[in-house]
Parts: sequence; structure tokens; C-alpha cells
Amino acid sequence: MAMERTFSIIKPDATRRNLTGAVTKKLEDAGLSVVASRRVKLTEAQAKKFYEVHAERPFYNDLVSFMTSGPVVVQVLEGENAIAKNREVMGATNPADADAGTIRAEFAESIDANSVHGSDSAENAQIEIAQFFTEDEIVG
Ligand code: IDP
Repeated sequence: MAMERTFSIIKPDATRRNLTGAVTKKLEDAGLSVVASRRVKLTEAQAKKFYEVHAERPFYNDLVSFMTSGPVVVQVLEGENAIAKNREVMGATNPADADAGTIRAEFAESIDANSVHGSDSAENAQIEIAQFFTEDEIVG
């Protein structure tokens, strides 16, 4: 198995409920190391760019409003098979479909306020990490 890096966001619904530590513990318990982390309030431009692929979807404007509604924690996670492992521990997009024990099953409020983002491919992980971190801010 390959060592990989992936990009994670702890979303505003989770920071608002003081779940930053609880979410991070789930990630760490799954074998993922937090090798970069920063709490930030996304600008509308940053959120729009980040979710550009969903620009034509009906939920795009609501998603951008939600992601700018409060602080988020952007993180780089490192570990073996980190991209798939993170998606596994996050659970399905809709918390109603998420497996027991996953972050979204335990913490998400709804399909939009679903507590976490995680890159879905190696290519997107690289693009997303570069949007928020320089190489020297990542300490493995
Ligand atoms: P993912 O976060 O599980 O990768 P994506 O399909 O990439 O899911 O969608 C990005 C984000 O857009 C989701 O995490 C969720 O916050 C929001 N979203 C996705 N589908 C819906 C929907 O049908 N209604 C409202 N929000 C949605």
C-alpha cells in the first residue's frame, strides 16, 4: 500500500458544535496523521472555486453559503491509502446512508451540513492541498 496525502475540511456545522477534536480523533484513530492544519473562514471566492465542479448543481449556492457560514479547519492527512481510508471513515455524503461509526453517521446534521470534506481522488487531493497549503507548511 502506498503512503498518500489527502485533503480534509472540518465543515462549519462541526466547528460550530465544537467537534473539531472529536472529528480529528476519528481521523487519527483510522490511522491518518494530521500533517498540516489551519482554522480559517473561507471567503465566497474560495468556496466557489473549491466547489467549482458542482457549479451547475441545484445545491451549489446553498453549499457556498454553508461553507462560508462559519470557520472551517483545513487539513492535510497522511497515511497508507489515505484517500480511500479518509472516505471510508467519513461515511456516505448523506448521513442517513452512512455506515455506523463513521464521522457523518455520528456527527452530520444533514446531507449539506455533513461535517467533513475529503478528496475523492489522488488528482483532486493534490489540487485541493495546493489551494490551501504550501509544501513547507506540510510537516510529515
Ligand atoms: P462528498 O462530500 O461526499 O464528496 P459530493 O457529491 O462531492 O460529496 O458533494 C459535495 C458536497 O455538496 C457534499 O459534501 C454536501 O455538503 C453537498 N451536497 C451534495 N449533494 C447534495 C444535495 O443533494 N443536497 C445538498 N447538498 C449536497
